[in-house]
Order: sequence, then structure tokens, then C-alpha cells
Amino acid sequence: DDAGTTHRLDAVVVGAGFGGMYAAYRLREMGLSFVGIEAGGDVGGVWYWNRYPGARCDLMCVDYSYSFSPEIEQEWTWSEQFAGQPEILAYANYVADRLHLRPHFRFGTRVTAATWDDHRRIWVVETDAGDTLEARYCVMATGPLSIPKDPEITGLDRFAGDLYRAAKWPHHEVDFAGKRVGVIGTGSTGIQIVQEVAKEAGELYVFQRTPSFTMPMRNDPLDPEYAAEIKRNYPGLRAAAWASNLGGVRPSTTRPFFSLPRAQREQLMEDAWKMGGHAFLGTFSDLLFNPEANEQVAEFVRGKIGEIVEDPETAEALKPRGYPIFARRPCLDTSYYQSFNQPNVHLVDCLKYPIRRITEAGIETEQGEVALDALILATGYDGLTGALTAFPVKGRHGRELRDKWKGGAHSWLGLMVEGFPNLFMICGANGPAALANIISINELNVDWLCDLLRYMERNDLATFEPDPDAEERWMEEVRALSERTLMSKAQTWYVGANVAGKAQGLTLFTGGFAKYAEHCRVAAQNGYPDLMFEREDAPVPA
Ligand code: NA7
Repeated sequence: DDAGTTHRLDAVVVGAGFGGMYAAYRLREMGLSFVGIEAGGDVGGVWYWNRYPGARCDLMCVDYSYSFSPEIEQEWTWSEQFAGQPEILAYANYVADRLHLRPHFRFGTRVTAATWDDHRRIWVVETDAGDTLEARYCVMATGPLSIPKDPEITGLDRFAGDLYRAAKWPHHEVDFAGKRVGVIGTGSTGIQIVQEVAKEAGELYVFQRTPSFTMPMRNDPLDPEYAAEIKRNYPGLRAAAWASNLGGVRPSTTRPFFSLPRAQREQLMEDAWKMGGHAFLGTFSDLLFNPEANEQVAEFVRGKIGEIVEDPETAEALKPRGYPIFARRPCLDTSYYQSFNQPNVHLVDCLKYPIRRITEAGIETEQGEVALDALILATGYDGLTGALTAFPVKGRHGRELRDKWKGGAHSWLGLMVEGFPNLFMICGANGPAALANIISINELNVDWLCDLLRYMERNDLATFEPDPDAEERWMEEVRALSERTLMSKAQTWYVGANVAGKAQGLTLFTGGFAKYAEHCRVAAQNGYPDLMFEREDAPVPA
């Protein structure tokens, strides 16, 4: 296709992360014509952008990999239990090469507008390259964490040293040896950066506002024998993952915290700490529901922080208080707390000494100025909705998605939106995105879409759209479930707290992956009763 040309496609796919890549593969298999648009220079999504030192997935690669291709499962060998960014990106590249996905995408191109044309029943998608694409369907594989957010601190543009954003990391080696480096942000990203850059930097200053809980990852290399065992057993591992709450093979349990006496609980917590990974969530069933159980586990982890960190004042400042453990994304680290025992690593407690401004020379807090040669921003994302509110998405009668979502993300199954016909979201904001294995969600959503498209073809249907009542019912289900969890009791990107002016509240489906998959399956039965269809030959709406 030449840039600028306009001809009717079956679909436009936005994004070439793991969702968009899989969508491209399946749509091609169905014989549909489509074009993919990707802002990054290549495939990989977040793994293309997040090249910061220490970037790693906190899901094990037995989960964080495609399950649809037995060939790729056998051909690709992971080197570690939890893979690092370079290996995940290499995997994305391998898949793209193996399945010849790259020719479908226009890289380095950003969508600037997507508009539904009521009369022609097509999406008109415009890009910053000046292309206009017309397609029957628009598939948004835009990711829940793709719009990075700078901190709202005055003077950011004045800093004279080297400024790095975790989510837009340069493609060349960055040398911090001997340098005075600052990191703002102590979420999953900041924690991974700190433990890595601490090994190298002359002085490392960690600007911490809200401390996170982090647990030992206990990552292991995969020896060839175990890698072979995994390959032999993929079918069973995948089946277990797809039947689980998290869309992965992590342990789960029905045992509530107070079903055991104190000594036994303590022992299980010690075991979970030793086991590492997300073992805690598989040890007790009610940690996200029972505040008293939650607090006891939080206190256990605070105790561990106190044991690891030698300086009592630093240890105290690193201990999270005032929100439930696991209500923020639980981080997994390799040596985060240990880093603070190094003489070159300094914690700056921004709850005690808030940041006033960024200066030419560094960061000024209420305690004074810290001079820096380099500053790293690990300040998070406009999560879940950011990518689809970053440009105008216009549905019927010119109605904009960002207006519809003023009060928070609102959709049917996180898949589609009333008033926006033939728009399909992969890993949308009202599904289990961010709370379950995103690769499982991607596969589930894309497969579901393909079944729907086949159904439409068989029945001469031109458009789909959720019934407004069905959408309302889904959001009611989401709300009812979320009221029962402690997840909304922390100020996080899950609830929109990190973006000024954003609607607050938990719009994610917290019922777990397996239940979500069941909802999707049921929704597809008996001719999709929750969807409204227009026939190919129906009169165009006035
Ligand atoms: P997060 O988890 O949103 O963390 C962002 C961090 O940046 C968090 O510690 C914030 O503190 C901090 N932040 C943001 N703005 C400021 C200002 N102005 N001053 C000081 N500190 C600030 O993003 P991540 O990238 O770490 O992780 C996102 C997801 O990626 C993660 O959940 C995993 O799913 C993978 P705050 O909490 O607002 O006090």
C-alpha cells in the first residue's frame, strides 16, 4: 500500500504488541484485508519501548508467551523463569519473522483520529504520516500501559543533565558509571531500575513518594532439562493457565487466612517469602477481601524490610503504610531492598520532604537540593484508557469516546462500546486487563473477535454494536465485584488516581480470567443476544 491512498479494507489494527501481532495473524488466516499501524519502529509494544536497565516481566515465561502455536512453543527456548526485556523483545521478533507479520504493519506511524462514517458504515482512520485508511472494522490493540506520564513537577524542562524516561528508553547503552543519578517513581518500573542502576551509579538518589511492597522474585535460569520438560508439557500448562484466575500457572488456593492458627500462618508466610514470585496470592484466598488478613501479611512484609535494610530510618521509610498490600501491583524484585545497604544509594522520602521543583542542577525538595548528572523518570502511565483518549475516536453521530468515558471507561466485556459500531478492543479497560496474564487475554479476545466476524459473514451482517442495556449490565457486574475487593483502596493507576482530572474508580473486571472467559463464551452463544447487528442490505441510518 502506498501512503496516502484510500481503499476499503476489512480492518485496521492499531498496535503491534502481542495483541496486535496475534490479531494480524488471525485476520490474515481468515483471508481478510487489513493494515496494522504501530507508533514504535518495530513489533513488541511495551517491550519495544521499555528498554531501561533491569526491565523484566513479573510473569513467568511459561505464562508470558503465546499458546496458539505448538510449533513456536517447541522452537523457542526461554533462558530464565522470568524473562528480561531483551529476551521478550527477541521473542516478539522471532514470532513476527516466523509468521511474516511485519509486512502487515506500518511502523513509526501513529493514529491521529478514528471516525465512524454512519453512511458508508466504515471506519476512517487517519495517521500522522498523512495516510487515511478506510475499513469496515477497527481493532484497537493499543495496550493498557502505552501512554507514559511525566510527573507534574515544575521545572522538568529546565534540567540541564541527561533526562531519561523509562518508557522511552534510548536504543543505545547508557553509562551511569560514576554519575549522580536520580530516579523518580518507585512502582514496578522504578524498583527494577533502582536495583540495577545501583550497581553502577556513583550516587543513586531514589525519590520515593508512595513506597511499594515488593517481594523476592527468585528468578532462576532455566536449565536445558527443565526447558525440555516445559516443552513436553505445554498443553497441560496452558490448560491450567486458561482455567485459572490469573490466566497463568501461579498457585491458587481456597484457604482463608484465619482458617489457621498464628504459628501455621507465619510458617506459610515464611514459605511464600522463600518461594518468591507471587506465592503469597496462592497461599491465602482472602488477602484482597479481608482487611485484617491483609494487614497481617503487610506487617509480615514490613518485618522483612526491617530485617534486610540496615539503616533503621531508611527501613522505616521503605515500609508501605496506609493502603492494603496487593492493592497496588505487587512488585517482584531481585535485590531492591538490599540496594539501600550500599553506601552509594540514598532514599529521599518525598512524603516527608516533598519535591518542590526540578532545577537546572537537580531536584529541590523541602530538605534541600540534590545535584544530579542524570534523572530517570519512572512515573507511570495514563493506564487502561490513555491510548484510546489520546486521539479522537468518533462513533455514531460524531460522538467522541473521550466524552463517553468522562466518568470512567465504559464498555461491554471490555470488548466493544455502545455507539461505536465495529470497534473492537483487545485487552480493554473493563476486562481483566492488568489483573491477569495479558497474553492469555489477547488470545482470548482475538479468537472471540474472529468467531464473531465469521458469524457476521455467514449471516450477511454489516455492523455489530453492544446493546446499551447489556453494556450497563456488564458495568454493573464490574462494579459489584470491585466493591468487594480491597483493590480500590490504594491510589494507583488501576483507579486512575495518578492522572489529574481523570475519572476515579476501579473499572476493571476483578472476577478473574477464567470467569471472564466464561462470560465471553456465553455471550457468543445463541446468536450474540447482547449485540445489535445491522444487515448488509439494511437501510443506512439517517
Ligand atoms: P506506577 O506503578 O504507576 O508507578 C509510578 C511511580 O511514580 C509511583 O511510585 C508514583 O508515586 C511515582 N510518581 C508519579 N508522579 C510523581 C511525582 N510527581 N513525584 C513523585 N513520585 C511520583 O508505574 P510503573 O511504570 O512503575 O508500573 C506500571 C505497571 O507496569 C505496573 O503496575 C506493572 O503492571 C507493570 P505515587 O504512587 O503516585 O505516590
